[in-house]
Amino acid sequence: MHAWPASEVPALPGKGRDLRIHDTATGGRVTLAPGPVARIYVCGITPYDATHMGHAATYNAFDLVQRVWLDTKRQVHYVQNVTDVDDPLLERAIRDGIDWVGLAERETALFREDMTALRMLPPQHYIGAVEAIPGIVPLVERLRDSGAAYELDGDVYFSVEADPHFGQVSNYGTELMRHLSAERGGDPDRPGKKNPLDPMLWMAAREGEPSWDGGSLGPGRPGWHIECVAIALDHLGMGFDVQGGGSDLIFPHHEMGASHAQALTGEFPMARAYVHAGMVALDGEKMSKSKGNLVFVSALRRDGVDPAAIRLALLSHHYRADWEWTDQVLQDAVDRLERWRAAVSRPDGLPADALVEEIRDALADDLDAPAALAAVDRWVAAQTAEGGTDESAPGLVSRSVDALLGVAL
Ligand code: 5CA
Ligand code: ZN
Repeated sequence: MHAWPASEVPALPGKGRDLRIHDTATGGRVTLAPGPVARIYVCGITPYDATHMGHAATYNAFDLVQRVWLDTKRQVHYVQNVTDVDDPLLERAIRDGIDWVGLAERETALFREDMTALRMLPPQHYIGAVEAIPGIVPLVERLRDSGAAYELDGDVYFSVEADPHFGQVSNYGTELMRHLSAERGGDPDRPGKKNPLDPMLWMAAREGEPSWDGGSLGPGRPGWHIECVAIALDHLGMGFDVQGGGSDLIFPHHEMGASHAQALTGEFPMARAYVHAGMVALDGEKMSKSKGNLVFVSALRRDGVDPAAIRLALLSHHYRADWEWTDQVLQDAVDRLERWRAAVSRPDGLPADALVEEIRDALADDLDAPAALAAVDRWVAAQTAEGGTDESAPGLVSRSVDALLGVAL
């Protein structure tokens, strides 16, 4: 699949810091000091509805990871999927009486537009689940042949016992795992499973549902976790730097994915850091397609909201926090954007070299975007009140805010 066009990332003087980031698996911060090429996999959308602020906030977090790495003069190898066949997508298509392929294509196209407008850097590999199926089948066969997977009435399940490190991404207890598994696409109560938590790797073809050739597995479609793992291993290999997504993916998705990969390769860990963004809520509840309490990026754009203001609204919250989208959050961002633009539109200003370092320090410190915004606010306030004579300062601030925060002034 094609991704979306990259906005230019201005090169800044000097060099950024290595990123220290919170790792869900260890519960502490890890310093990521990859080689010349940093590797990141971020879970993509299930395209049955438009991009909402929750999605945008999560992708914003991982866009910052990329920007910090680029500022350390590394290349970034970024892979993202599109879950373009899955239960919720098929259910929505049936509900609305439309073709599921058309629905996925339409919503993926809109997502690309939203990402472009928000200046999110695109992945080098943007891969749909459907196009990944030929690579998924042999992995499931291998898991089955090695005893890490078993068949149940034609479906194939992964045995969580096959990975000695199972449980070490979420560190959740069995009861919570069971509860979340039922809530998030699993089937812990299905009779005949070896362990209630075992997730499906391959679902045998169902009447009225799309299916693909599964070789010795028979016709069917892949499970959700193996889809992401197949794509990640194919394009990044084991031991990549960051596995990313929202905190609702910690379990079962990232737990199971890591176990699939570890059982397949015998290597540990799949990723050096498991990084999770907090949940954005609306009216007191997590914004979600299933609940329908959504604010869409595309709707705000249609209403004439500057995407840079949307981006500033996202950046004003720490990526790990759960937070509430309100009109005030957006209004504050619109006002801030106006102040910043006025400050950099002057022909000269207060020296900004120290500001660049402050933004770098803030982002390297577990992506502390609110601290970075506060640093820019201080420079803007002083610049507005006093001004200065440094002719390069306004340009340097514009370029830094663009390169490190993805905000075009
Ligand atoms: N296709 C799968 C991942 S393989 C999926 O979870 N798709 S999604 O469309 O439901 O979500 C896409 C990304 O947005 C995920 O990382 C998810 O954790 C994140 N996300 C969903 N809702 C919210 C929310 N309310 N706040 C923050 N992030 C969210
Ligand atoms: Zn995923």
